[in-house]
Amino acid sequence: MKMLAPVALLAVAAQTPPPAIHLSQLGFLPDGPKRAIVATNGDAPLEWRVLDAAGKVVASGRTQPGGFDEASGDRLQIVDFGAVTAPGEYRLAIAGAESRPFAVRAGLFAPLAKGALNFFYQQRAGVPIEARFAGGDRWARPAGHPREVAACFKGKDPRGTDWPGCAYTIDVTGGWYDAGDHGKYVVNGGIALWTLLNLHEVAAPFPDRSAALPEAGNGVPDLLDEARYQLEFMLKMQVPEGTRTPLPVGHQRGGGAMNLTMLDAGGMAHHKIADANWTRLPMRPADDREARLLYPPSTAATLNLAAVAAQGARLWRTTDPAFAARCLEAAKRAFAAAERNPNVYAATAFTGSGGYGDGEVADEFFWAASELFATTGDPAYRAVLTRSGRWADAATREPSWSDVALLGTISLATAPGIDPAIATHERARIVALADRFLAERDRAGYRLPYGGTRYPWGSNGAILNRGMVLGVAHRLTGAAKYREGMIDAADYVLGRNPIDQSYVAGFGWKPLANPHHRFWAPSLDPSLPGPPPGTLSGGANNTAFADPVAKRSEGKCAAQRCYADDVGAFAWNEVAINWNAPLVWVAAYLDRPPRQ
Ligand code: 9MR
Repeated sequence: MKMLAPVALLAVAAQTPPPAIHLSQLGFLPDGPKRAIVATNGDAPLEWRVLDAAGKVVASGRTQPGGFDEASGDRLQIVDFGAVTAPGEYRLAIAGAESRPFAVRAGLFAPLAKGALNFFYQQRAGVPIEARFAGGDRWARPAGHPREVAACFKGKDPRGTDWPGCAYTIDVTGGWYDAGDHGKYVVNGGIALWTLLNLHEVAAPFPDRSAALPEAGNGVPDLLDEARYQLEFMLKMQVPEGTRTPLPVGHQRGGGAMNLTMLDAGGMAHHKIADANWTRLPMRPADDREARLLYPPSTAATLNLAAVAAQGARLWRTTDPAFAARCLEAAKRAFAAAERNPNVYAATAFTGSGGYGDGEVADEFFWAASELFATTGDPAYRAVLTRSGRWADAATREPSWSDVALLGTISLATAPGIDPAIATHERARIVALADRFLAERDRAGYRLPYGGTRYPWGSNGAILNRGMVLGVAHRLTGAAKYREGMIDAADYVLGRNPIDQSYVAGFGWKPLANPHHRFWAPSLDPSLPGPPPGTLSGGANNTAFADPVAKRSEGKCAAQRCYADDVGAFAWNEVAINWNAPLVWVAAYLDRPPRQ
């Protein structure tokens, strides 16, 4: 008998472990929603209490049962402690479990927004990264690719297509590295840059001297300074006038060599400048010895350039009219080149860099025409955008690098001086989409505005892009529910998820530590730094188990658990400019929503 009692006790304990409490590791705004999600074994409501630093109960209640949630594999209870509004440090106690201490405090999002923006400085190619701007010696590094004068890929790609190269080289020094690799891609560079520029247009949250940047103090808002670093690079990627070169026209399926057609490619944009072969990890950018090549122009890259250059022309119009004029000229030329060559899809058979291949460019046309119309008011662009299928469709998805129509919609809804007939139409589409995201939030177990069980590569970017759409809806309507939805998106990324992961370095008790990055790779070389505060991981992904770490879990993880904070997990734990950009947007907006 004596032997049996402890075994029986253990068995009972194993059946009912204390519930796991999941909440944002950043903390909570005094006037914001406050939710925790608790994973339990049962469906009966549980008593909860919020304790202050002295152990005094300041709020209590009963959980709302959430049932079984397929996205996490958890049976859930929801705690709403929004009644706690006094600043302070608290813990949540529930059925024998206690959360870590968390703060209720104004201003929580300011350091997050600043860190998330600083990520872009640290991803700069072509200049040394200085300790005084990067947050300390450990992140300082010599310039990577300081003089990047590149020639075009020449010879046979792995598919057998024979590329002739080009008669010119271009100085494409500068811009941001895309991610953990050293590629600079016009397609993904476009949405990342647009997001920062749109944040400036909507909320202007970073005046001069508000960020740590070499340009701080130059009289220009710091967000525009960081954005310009990338925009100048994108402008350089434009193909010289009069260039005739053979390119693939239309969809060319099958594995063999593509047919190339001689085209006037002047004004198009090269798809990317990148390494000829994948480089090993770890690696400081300055140690990259691979050949750097320009890859063939694509219609999608050309329209990315047209869109962001048109957006830039609008935003620098008063600050730097000469630069604005240069942007507008490049944008118009790019748009004309895309109309001339409307179906040159990116060739993706090359090794050494990501593909960003996009076989559908109707959304890019809509986006670029929208930006050009917003900047110029020219009826020719208006005709293109209102004739597009993307104008008539219901907007159904958050923006992504391959689906950029909503970027045009947001600009038409938020830029100044847009014809009310256009702006009203686009505002209604955004609000309807935001309502749809809120409805998904209400059904999602962890109450994030992302339903279903399919988590794509870079799901945190998708979730935060939904946060941005909710923020635009908040800007347009002033309705608090949209801001709450944004906070739900942020809370998930900051730890309210089944694996208690703060996907952001430097924030929370379990922050991102080992991203797939060539320089921030301390697990491969202890002399290298970890990710700087504000760096976001791509996050859970159950749609492409593309790396060796992910492969081990294929078929075995619930969507939100398909993740590891491991440098080798490039499909789960890379960082990227298009994912960090909506983190800047959401954090900066939550820190200081613009006056209505
Ligand atoms: O974000 C991209 C994702 O949508 C794609 O499914 C994936 C595979 O093609 O590539 C991702 O982008 C990567 C790019 O190709 C190269 N730099 C790192 C990017 C993030 O992983």
